[in-house]
Amino acid sequence: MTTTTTQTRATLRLADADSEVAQLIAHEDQRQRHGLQLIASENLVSAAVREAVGSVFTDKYAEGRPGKRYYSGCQWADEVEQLAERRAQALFDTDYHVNVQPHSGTQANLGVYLACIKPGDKILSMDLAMGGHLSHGSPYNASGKLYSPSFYGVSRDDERIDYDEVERLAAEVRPKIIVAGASAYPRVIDFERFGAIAKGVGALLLTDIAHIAGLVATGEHPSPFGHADFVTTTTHKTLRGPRGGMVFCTEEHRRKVNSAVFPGMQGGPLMHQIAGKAVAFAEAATPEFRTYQKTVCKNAAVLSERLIERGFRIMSGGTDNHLVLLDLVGKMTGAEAEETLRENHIYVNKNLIPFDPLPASKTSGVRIGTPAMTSRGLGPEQFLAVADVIADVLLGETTTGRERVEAICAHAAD
Ligand code: DSN
Repeated sequence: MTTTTTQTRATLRLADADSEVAQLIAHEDQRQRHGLQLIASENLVSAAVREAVGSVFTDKYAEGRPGKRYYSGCQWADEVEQLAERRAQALFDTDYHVNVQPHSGTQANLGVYLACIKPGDKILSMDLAMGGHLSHGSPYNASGKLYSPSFYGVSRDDERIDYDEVERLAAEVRPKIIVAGASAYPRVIDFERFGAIAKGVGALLLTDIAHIAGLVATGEHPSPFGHADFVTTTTHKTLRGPRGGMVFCTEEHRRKVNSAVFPGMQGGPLMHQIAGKAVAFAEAATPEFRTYQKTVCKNAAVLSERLIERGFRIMSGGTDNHLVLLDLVGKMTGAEAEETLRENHIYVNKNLIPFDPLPASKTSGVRIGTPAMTSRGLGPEQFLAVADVIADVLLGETTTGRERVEAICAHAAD
């Protein structure tokens, strides 16, 4: 006689069904609670977002757009996706069209390229080694394999984007699309100037605000809307939603962007992630979230100032946003610093600094971000302690790094 397994919601308890995975999740939960999560692209979602992401929407196929699906039974999927779209537009105070289906920021960017340029066409974007992103034309990414990228960087003098140089390059390269946005750039990006540069050479402008979306939503960073043809973002960094991406575009690009995302780039949307995005967008529209973003920036400024006082060089001399880039030249490699800090339960990532003599596997710097620990309630005073423990660990001036981290975590929210 054959036996069949009946799946009922009532019996699906992870600890009983799969103790191995349950235990790994418990370990990760402990690692997060008892360490300083300072990876600039990470954050901690609310229980409400997690509940939505763990909901029955994970079971639903909904290929297509709301109201035009290739599957039946999508009425609630349609509503939740439209709700996410409306909330996203309200959050960024824009009437740009939005598609919330991209599974990630990279998918959102690739969707834009697929929608508006052809293989071999020219892209002008920020060099990955200067703070850009893989999906902005890196030879290791489809964007660099399919298209023809040229790069701008930061100036040697002040390590900020040199807009005159971008303008000169744009006139020389004549790209089809200019990409403005970064994953390791601590300064304000002048989207208005980028818009003018793009217009001047007849290029489209894609602004990738993945890192700073929460800051843009709350007015802590100038908005690209009104200057860009496309705005892409992830939803899980400063925006503090579930992992994923989304793409905004002006009305003329709506049809092409939608069909580039599906079926061009992806199959079925992850409806549980979209439900989580809807929850996060509502959270991000609250006054509490505005205060949170201010604190994120204040904490990064305090961290930066203290590390400078402790003798470290910070890229561009400080920060305007949620991250700092620590220059470790003459002290150790970024890889060594990442490992030394990890041993003390402090989590950062090794990162190239501008004009880095070392490869990406080693690097001369580390990137440190404040969004996750600010979500746990740490303020400027605690970030002074965070800066000091980082400095002491890296300078070899403490043997009690873990205890000091534990003490900081003990004062943080769960
Ligand atoms: N991996 C992200 C970051 O850390 O910035 C970008 O995709």
